[in-house]
Amino acid sequence: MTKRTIIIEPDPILRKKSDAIEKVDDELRKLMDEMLETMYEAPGIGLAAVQIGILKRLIVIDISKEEKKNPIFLINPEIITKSKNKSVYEEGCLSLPGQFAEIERPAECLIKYLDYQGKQKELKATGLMATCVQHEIDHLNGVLFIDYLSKLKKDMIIKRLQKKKKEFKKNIL
Ligand code: GNR
Ligand code: NI
Repeated sequence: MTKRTIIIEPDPILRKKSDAIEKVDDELRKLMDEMLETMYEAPGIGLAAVQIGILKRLIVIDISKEEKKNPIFLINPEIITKSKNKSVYEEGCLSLPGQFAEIERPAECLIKYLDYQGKQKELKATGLMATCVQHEIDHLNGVLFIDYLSKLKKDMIIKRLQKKKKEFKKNIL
Protein backbone atom coordinates (compact mmCIF):
# COMPACT_ATOMS: atom_id res chain seq x y z
CA MET A 1 0.00 0.00 0.00
CA THR A 2 1.12 3.51 -0.70
CA LYS A 3 0.98 6.56 1.46
CA ARG A 4 -0.11 9.67 -0.43
CA THR A 5 0.87 13.30 0.02
CA ILE A 6 -1.68 15.53 1.75
CA ILE A 7 -2.35 18.88 0.09
CA ILE A 8 -1.90 21.91 2.34
CA GLU A 9 -3.90 25.16 2.19
CA PRO A 10 -3.59 27.56 0.40
CA ASP A 11 -4.10 25.43 -2.71
CA PRO A 12 -6.88 25.98 -5.29
CA ILE A 13 -7.55 22.21 -5.48
CA LEU A 14 -8.98 22.31 -1.94
CA ARG A 15 -11.63 24.78 -3.17
CA LYS A 16 -12.95 22.56 -5.97
CA LYS A 17 -16.18 20.57 -5.78
CA SER A 18 -15.57 16.82 -6.02
CA ASP A 19 -17.44 14.63 -8.53
CA ALA A 20 -19.85 11.79 -7.73
CA ILE A 21 -18.46 8.26 -8.05
CA GLU A 22 -20.14 6.17 -10.71
CA LYS A 23 -18.96 2.70 -9.89
CA VAL A 24 -17.50 0.98 -6.88
CA ASP A 25 -14.83 -1.41 -8.13
CA ASP A 26 -11.45 -2.82 -7.06
CA GLU A 27 -9.63 0.24 -8.37
CA LEU A 28 -11.74 2.47 -6.13
CA ARG A 29 -11.23 0.12 -3.16
CA LYS A 30 -7.46 0.35 -3.72
CA LEU A 31 -7.74 4.14 -3.55
CA MET A 32 -9.81 3.89 -0.34
CA ASP A 33 -7.14 1.62 1.21
CA GLU A 34 -4.46 4.17 0.33
CA MET A 35 -6.52 6.98 1.82
CA LEU A 36 -6.96 5.00 5.03
CA GLU A 37 -3.22 4.34 5.30
CA THR A 38 -2.45 8.00 4.63
CA MET A 39 -4.95 9.04 7.31
CA TYR A 40 -3.57 6.61 9.94
CA GLU A 41 -0.02 7.69 9.13
CA ALA A 42 -0.80 11.43 9.46
CA PRO A 43 -2.43 10.72 11.96
CA GLY A 44 -5.99 11.94 11.55
CA ILE A 45 -9.54 10.78 12.21
CA GLY A 46 -10.85 11.55 8.72
CA LEU A 47 -9.67 12.18 5.16
CA ALA A 48 -11.42 13.31 1.99
CA ALA A 49 -10.05 12.25 -1.43
CA VAL A 50 -9.57 15.90 -2.45
CA GLN A 51 -6.94 16.19 0.30
CA ILE A 52 -4.72 13.85 -1.73
CA GLY A 53 -5.64 15.68 -4.95
CA ILE A 54 -8.41 13.37 -6.17
CA LEU A 55 -11.69 15.16 -6.89
CA LYS A 56 -14.01 12.26 -6.06
CA ARG A 57 -16.80 12.16 -3.47
CA LEU A 58 -15.06 9.75 -1.19
CA ILE A 59 -14.16 9.94 2.50
CA VAL A 60 -12.64 7.68 5.15
CA ILE A 61 -13.22 8.12 8.87
CA ASP A 62 -11.93 6.33 11.96
CA ILE A 63 -12.64 8.00 15.27
CA SER A 64 -11.76 4.90 17.33
CA LYS A 65 -8.92 5.07 19.82
CA GLU A 66 -5.62 3.48 18.62
CA GLU A 67 -5.94 -0.25 19.45
CA LYS A 68 -9.31 -1.23 18.00
CA LYS A 69 -9.46 0.15 14.47
CA ASN A 70 -12.89 0.85 13.07
CA PRO A 71 -12.57 2.43 9.61
CA ILE A 72 -15.69 3.68 7.84
CA PHE A 73 -15.65 4.35 4.09
CA LEU A 74 -18.28 6.69 2.69
CA ILE A 75 -18.84 7.00 -1.05
CA ASN A 76 -21.10 9.80 -2.38
CA PRO A 77 -22.18 10.77 1.16
CA GLU A 78 -25.27 12.97 1.48
CA ILE A 79 -26.69 14.64 4.55
CA ILE A 80 -30.38 13.69 4.77
CA THR A 81 -31.21 15.53 7.99
CA LYS A 82 -29.37 17.70 10.48
CA SER A 83 -30.45 18.35 14.07
CA LYS A 84 -31.42 21.86 15.17
CA ASN A 85 -29.32 21.52 18.31
CA LYS A 86 -25.65 22.35 17.83
CA SER A 87 -22.40 21.30 19.40
CA VAL A 88 -18.97 22.90 19.45
CA TYR A 89 -15.71 21.02 18.86
CA GLU A 90 -12.16 22.20 18.53
CA GLU A 91 -11.46 21.24 14.92
CA GLY A 92 -8.21 20.61 13.16
CA CYS A 93 -7.52 19.62 9.55
CA LEU A 94 -4.68 17.70 7.94
CA SER A 95 -4.71 20.35 5.18
CA LEU A 96 -4.30 23.11 7.82
CA PRO A 97 -1.47 21.66 9.96
CA GLY A 98 -1.11 23.17 13.42
CA GLN A 99 -4.27 25.27 13.11
CA PHE A 100 -7.26 24.73 15.39
CA ALA A 101 -10.54 26.53 16.08
CA GLU A 102 -13.82 25.91 17.85
CA ILE A 103 -16.53 25.32 15.26
CA GLU A 104 -20.27 25.01 15.85
CA ARG A 105 -22.19 22.46 13.77
CA PRO A 106 -25.43 20.47 14.04
CA ALA A 107 -24.92 18.00 16.91
CA GLU A 108 -26.49 15.09 15.01
CA CYS A 109 -27.02 14.20 11.38
CA LEU A 110 -28.30 11.37 9.24
CA ILE A 111 -26.06 10.41 6.31
CA LYS A 112 -26.84 8.36 3.22
CA TYR A 113 -23.84 6.79 1.40
CA LEU A 114 -22.42 3.78 -0.42
CA ASP A 115 -20.10 1.54 1.60
CA TYR A 116 -16.82 -0.23 0.64
CA GLN A 117 -18.85 -2.84 -1.28
CA GLY A 118 -21.00 -0.23 -3.02
CA LYS A 119 -24.03 -1.03 -0.86
CA GLN A 120 -26.49 1.74 0.06
CA LYS A 121 -26.24 2.54 3.77
CA GLU A 122 -27.43 5.06 6.36
CA LEU A 123 -25.52 6.36 9.35
CA LYS A 124 -26.91 8.30 12.28
CA ALA A 125 -23.95 10.32 13.48
CA THR A 126 -23.65 11.96 16.90
CA GLY A 127 -20.83 13.49 18.94
CA LEU A 128 -17.38 13.58 17.31
CA MET A 129 -18.62 11.39 14.45
CA ALA A 130 -21.25 13.99 13.50
CA THR A 131 -18.63 16.76 13.51
CA CYS A 132 -16.13 14.70 11.56
CA VAL A 133 -18.53 13.56 8.84
CA GLN A 134 -19.74 17.14 8.31
CA HIS A 135 -16.12 18.36 8.17
CA GLU A 136 -15.37 15.72 5.50
CA ILE A 137 -18.49 16.40 3.42
CA ASP A 138 -17.51 20.09 3.47
CA HIS A 139 -14.18 19.08 1.84
CA LEU A 140 -16.13 17.45 -1.00
CA ASN A 141 -17.77 20.85 -1.60
CA GLY A 142 -14.52 22.85 -1.40
CA VAL A 143 -15.25 24.11 2.12
CA LEU A 144 -12.70 24.25 4.98
CA PHE A 145 -13.45 24.84 8.68
CA ILE A 146 -11.73 28.23 8.51
CA ASP A 147 -14.58 29.39 6.24
CA TYR A 148 -16.77 29.54 9.38
CA LEU A 149 -14.40 31.96 11.14
CA SER A 150 -14.30 35.75 10.88
CA LYS A 151 -12.40 37.06 7.85
CA LEU A 152 -9.69 38.34 10.18
CA LYS A 153 -9.08 34.93 11.82
CA LYS A 154 -9.32 33.11 8.50
CA ASP A 155 -6.83 35.43 6.78
CA MET A 156 -4.44 35.08 9.71
CA ILE A 157 -4.45 31.28 9.44
CA ILE A 158 -4.00 31.35 5.64
CA LYS A 159 -1.10 33.80 6.01
CA ARG A 160 0.60 31.56 8.59
CA LEU A 161 0.27 28.52 6.33
CA GLN A 162 1.51 30.46 3.30
CA LYS A 163 4.61 31.47 5.24
CA LYS A 164 5.23 27.88 6.39
CA LYS A 165 4.89 26.66 2.78
CA LYS A 166 7.41 29.25 1.52
CA GLU A 167 9.92 28.24 4.19
CA PHE A 168 9.42 24.59 3.34
CA LYS A 169 10.05 25.23 -0.37
CA LYS A 170 13.18 27.23 0.45
CA ASN A 171 14.49 24.34 2.58
CA ILE A 172 14.06 21.66 -0.07
CA LEU A 173 15.71 23.71 -2.87
O1 GNR B 1 -7.84 14.56 12.10
C1 GNR B 1 -8.78 15.34 12.13
N1 GNR B 1 -9.33 15.70 13.33
C2 GNR B 1 -10.49 16.43 13.45
C3 GNR B 1 -10.79 16.95 14.70
C4 GNR B 1 -11.95 17.67 14.89
C5 GNR B 1 -12.83 17.85 13.84
C6 GNR B 1 -12.53 17.35 12.58
C7 GNR B 1 -11.37 16.63 12.40
S1 GNR B 1 -11.02 15.96 10.83
C8 GNR B 1 -9.29 15.93 10.87
C9 GNR B 1 -8.74 15.24 9.64
C10 GNR B 1 -9.09 16.02 8.40
O2 GNR B 1 -8.54 17.04 8.08
N2 GNR B 1 -10.06 15.57 7.69
O3 GNR B 1 -10.46 16.24 6.59
NI1 NI C 1 -9.98 18.33 6.97
